Amino acid sequence: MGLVLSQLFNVLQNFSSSNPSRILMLGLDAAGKTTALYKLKLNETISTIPTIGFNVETVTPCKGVSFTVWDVGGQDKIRPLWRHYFNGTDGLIYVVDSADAERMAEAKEELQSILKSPDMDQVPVVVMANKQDMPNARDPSEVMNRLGLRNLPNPWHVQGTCATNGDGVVEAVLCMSKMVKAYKKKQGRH
Ligand code: G3D
Ligand code: MG
Repeated sequence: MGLVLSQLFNVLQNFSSSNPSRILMLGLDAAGKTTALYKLKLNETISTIPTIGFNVETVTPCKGVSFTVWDVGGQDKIRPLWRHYFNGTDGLIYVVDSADAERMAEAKEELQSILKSPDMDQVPVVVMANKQDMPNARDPSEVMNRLGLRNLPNPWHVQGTCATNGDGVVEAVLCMSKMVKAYKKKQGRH
């Protein structure tokens, strides 16, 4: 954890404070999003907005980047509300429970549905293949296959993580920051 925090500062500096990045962190419930977020939040409070039909957690660990988080899956009625948050997204961190073989297909469907939004066109995706500590966890390359990442039109990367002890979380965010930089540069927004 000490290592995570000391590395994290450098990683967050990789996001530009003059041109802040909006990162969405999505995944099925219980994938490990909130746990991963706690590894990133430093001393900031996570704000939750339960009134609009789904819980949205937002954390801004420093000037250059914000993370906005909610659970996806099985909520078709509130799906139209997501659009509001998709707008202006610079990167998607998609968290998957690698040990939940039963819901891997649902995780795939949700990811594909999210990326169909015009707001997500070309937005870089980092998949956290989380819970790698679990004995039945699928390894990152199998998670990659199960989610059909090779068929995505977006740039993507898969990172094995253990959100409870922080393994891989900093690496995932570092990778995200690099991909966001490339994405913004391509758009002439750097
Ligand atoms: P969510 O925010 O995506 O819904 P949470 O998921 O962060 O709330 O995590 C759901 C449960 O999974 C939590 O357990 C949490 O501790 C556990 N978890 C998250 N990441 C990991 C991981 O990498 N490894 C293991 N073994 N467990 C993890 P509880 O028991 O609190 O519900
Ligand atoms: Mg949560």
